Amino acid sequence: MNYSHIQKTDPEVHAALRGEELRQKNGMELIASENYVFPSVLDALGSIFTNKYSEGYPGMRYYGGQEFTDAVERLAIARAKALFKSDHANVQPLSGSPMNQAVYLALLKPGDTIMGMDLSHGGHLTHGHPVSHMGKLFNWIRYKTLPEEKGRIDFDELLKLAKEHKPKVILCGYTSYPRDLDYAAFKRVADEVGAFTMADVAHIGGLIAAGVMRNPFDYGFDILTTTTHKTLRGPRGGMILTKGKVGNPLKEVEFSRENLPTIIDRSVFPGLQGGPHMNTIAAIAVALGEVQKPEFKIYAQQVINNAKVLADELMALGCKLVTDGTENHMMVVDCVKSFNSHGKEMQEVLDEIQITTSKSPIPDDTMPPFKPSGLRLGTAAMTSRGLKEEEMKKIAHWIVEVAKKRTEKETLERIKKEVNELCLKFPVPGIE
Ligand code: DSN
Repeated sequence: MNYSHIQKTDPEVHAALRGEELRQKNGMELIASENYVFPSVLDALGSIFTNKYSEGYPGMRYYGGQEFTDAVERLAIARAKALFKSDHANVQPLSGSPMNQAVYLALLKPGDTIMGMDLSHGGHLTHGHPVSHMGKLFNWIRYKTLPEEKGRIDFDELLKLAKEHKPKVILCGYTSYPRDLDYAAFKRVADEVGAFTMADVAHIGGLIAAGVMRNPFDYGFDILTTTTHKTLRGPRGGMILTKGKVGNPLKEVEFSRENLPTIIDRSVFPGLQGGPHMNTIAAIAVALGEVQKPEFKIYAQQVINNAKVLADELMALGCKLVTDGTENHMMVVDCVKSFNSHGKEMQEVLDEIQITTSKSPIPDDTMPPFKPSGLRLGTAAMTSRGLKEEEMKKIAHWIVEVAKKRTEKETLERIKKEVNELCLKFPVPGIE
């Protein structure tokens, strides 16, 4: 890539950029939440929209000079609405955490009850982890999966808990759960107790937009949140999509389901954030334009096909996977049962051969948080580089061989060379 200005002004940062470029080209990216953005996203991120302050919403900004910021934000909103079949989209959340915070702060008062997935069963840090401010501000009740039933969510227990605790919001969505969700079942429980339904589909936003996974809005959900940088291949950002009547975010409205679009807009700005990052919003518009093309559906289906082959091959080689398979882009290997190891050790040994992964807890993990039992793998990024089923089988064999021979330096060096050779055959989008 061309960093000509940085090269002249800042050799240290330039060296780091070149190093990262090489790392990305040579290495195998299997972190389930990462991806390679569309090259046009890099153009938009480095554009002159970075210079602009735009507090407010299109047609309703505080500062002048907004004809072009309005144009890109309107495009991003229209594309998001069409892709996710929502009535409204807010594309200003700076990333996943403020995105979810804006929803909680819109719907709940301090001390109110919300239900979310147990964190070791796949729920996310922003779903009220005790170390987070949101975890302290609200009363979080947890539901779990049934590991012995391929990770099916325990809806009997969920209903029992909902009746007992009367949550205002039932949240579904995950950071490390390899299954699709039964949104109709969540909605039935929410209706029984009069709760709002919220789906955080950050990991699978691109797969839903492409129509290869279920869309919560088809089952009557109220709110969908998604980051834009995972399966959507956009910049680091977030979106909140809602059903309801679109109103004027400058005016206070009555608290009702119908007014959710306005309530959410007001919660994002001025409630939580100041000026939106307009270069990011331009990049979201560009990414969603790519997602609307027929090629993206083919990509999204390949992400799922690749994950299935990788998971099946790992299981055929004797690995124990949480949920015993996958229906999305990710899987979690139980490293204790599979390799008599743990997620941290496996992450580190795979780092040595330039396969990048992330450790992860498994349901009701007995190992400590920084040394959890699991290792999470995802196929979104390498599918963006063009890898298919054949390469997935190779990756499974490398992982298992590395795990079994993790103390053999020569084996690690040989496999690292093989990994590098394969990666160089599949250029990184935007830096070939
Ligand atoms: N860090 C992302 C993940 O790995 O799931 C989400 O925060």
